[in-house]
Amino acid sequence: MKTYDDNNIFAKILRGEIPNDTVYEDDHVLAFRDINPQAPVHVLVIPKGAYVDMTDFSANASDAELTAYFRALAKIANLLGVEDDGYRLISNTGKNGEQDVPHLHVHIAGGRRLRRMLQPSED
Ligand code: DGP
Repeated sequence: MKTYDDNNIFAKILRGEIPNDTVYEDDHVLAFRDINPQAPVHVLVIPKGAYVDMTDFSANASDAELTAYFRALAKIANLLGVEDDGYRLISNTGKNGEQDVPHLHVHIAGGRRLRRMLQPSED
């Protein structure tokens, strides 16, 4: 099992040590705009609990955390106004998934037609 790093950037955001542009918050979930948006709408949705990635979260989160998280994803897409035209949810996991920040996050990307996924690796 991967060890959670308390010093990752999203842990610092959750502790209020780094500012963020919050779009949604409840007891279990925080959603904020990505600092480097790849689409007109690009929001990161994170659980408040300390989970490295989706593997960790799905195995170890409580039922309340799991329910809150997945309900929030759809609610936030609706709040962002991307529900009708569609959007993409992405959760990069681990090295091959190109996960940069080791705190579970799902990207909500939309607001334009997105390219097809999974370009070949450059290396
Ligand atoms: P990933 O590669 O899936 O781990 O995505 C990490 C995302 O986090 C990336 O799209 C950029 C975003 N990001 C990194 N640091 C910050 C930050 O300090 N604030 C915000 N809002 N987003 C950040």
